[in-house]
Amino acid sequence: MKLEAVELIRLNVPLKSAFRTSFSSVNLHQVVWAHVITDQGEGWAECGANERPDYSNEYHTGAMDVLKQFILPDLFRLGDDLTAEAVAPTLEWIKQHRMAKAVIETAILDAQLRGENKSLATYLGSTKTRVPSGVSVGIMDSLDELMGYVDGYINEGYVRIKLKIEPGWDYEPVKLVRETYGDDLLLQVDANTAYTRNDFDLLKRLDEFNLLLIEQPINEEDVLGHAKLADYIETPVCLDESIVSADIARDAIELGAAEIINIKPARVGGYIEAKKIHDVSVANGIPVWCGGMLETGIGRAANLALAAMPGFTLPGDTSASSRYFETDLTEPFVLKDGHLEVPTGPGIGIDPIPEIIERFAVSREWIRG
Ligand code: NPG
Repeated sequence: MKLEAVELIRLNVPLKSAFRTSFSSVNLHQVVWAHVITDQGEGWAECGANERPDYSNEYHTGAMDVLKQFILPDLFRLGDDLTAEAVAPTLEWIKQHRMAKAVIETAILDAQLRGENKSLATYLGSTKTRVPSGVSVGIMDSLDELMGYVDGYINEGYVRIKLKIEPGWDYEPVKLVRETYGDDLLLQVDANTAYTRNDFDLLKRLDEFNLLLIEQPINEEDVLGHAKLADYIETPVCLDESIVSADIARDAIELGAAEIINIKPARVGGYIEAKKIHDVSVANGIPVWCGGMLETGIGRAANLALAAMPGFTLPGDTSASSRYFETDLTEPFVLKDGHLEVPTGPGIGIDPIPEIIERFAVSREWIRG
């Protein structure tokens, strides 16, 4: 396969409601897509980088810059030797920049699989035809507002609720949701690194609510701190931001810091590395689930293929299109009986709708080899 041209598209997609985490509040899903043209056909992928370096060190302009200056020239230079599997080894010399690497590897993988008439789910060895959907509920201005959203999502059929927490918005909202819906509700929390090693007693108070897990409570670089916390509290500690590769996952598991892992392909450099994290987790008896970054249908389709792998035993942040957007950029993903169907078509199994790209695109730029 040969890479002929790449289109980088910046999109501003309105969210139905603001999404607030311990690191930001957004009304728009501002996102970069890669659209690749190869001699075997085209491919699409969504970049995980936020507009600002608030979730990870990557951000749009930076991701586009490293793509244009270093990543794409190297991939054009591969000529006919381009395969999705060759992308990571070719780019290994470039330190980090995993979200930028992931978007191009995924778009190339999409083109490759479309050419082979094979779905991403089949490529990954996925076994399920549908996956259970959880929903991530942002930090709200009041408990009433929170309960309005939680109630709505439960009525729609979401099988698991994740509450975003931060100091000052933790014990009370979790208590209220647990007491309102009882012990059968699958409930977990996500701190996005908002706590410190000094907060262990505060986090221990959450033990009384029988949570599925607490996600990334402290700094992503403090893996040892997570191991100490995992010893101290009953709630299983799940890592997100800390797990940027299969090697780090292996080490965090051995250290006792990762009792559960949230896998986001964008964060780890793509679906091939994500599969390795799945495999190392399964080999060690560690459950995994698929995270989300408010993806449009293009990113969601690929995540569903991953979430259908056998080790994904917990519901993911793979919600329906309607949880985020009035208008998605693909055919919308619809919740059926608390599940989303895994696409079966070639590649990621779904196409963007050109008129909707036009509506939300703020810039489109072609780079040719
Ligand atoms: O349903 O896609 C979703 C959102 C899930 O909470 C969610 N994502 O920290 O995991 C996270 C958070 C996030 C959103 C992270 C945007 C990065 C960007």
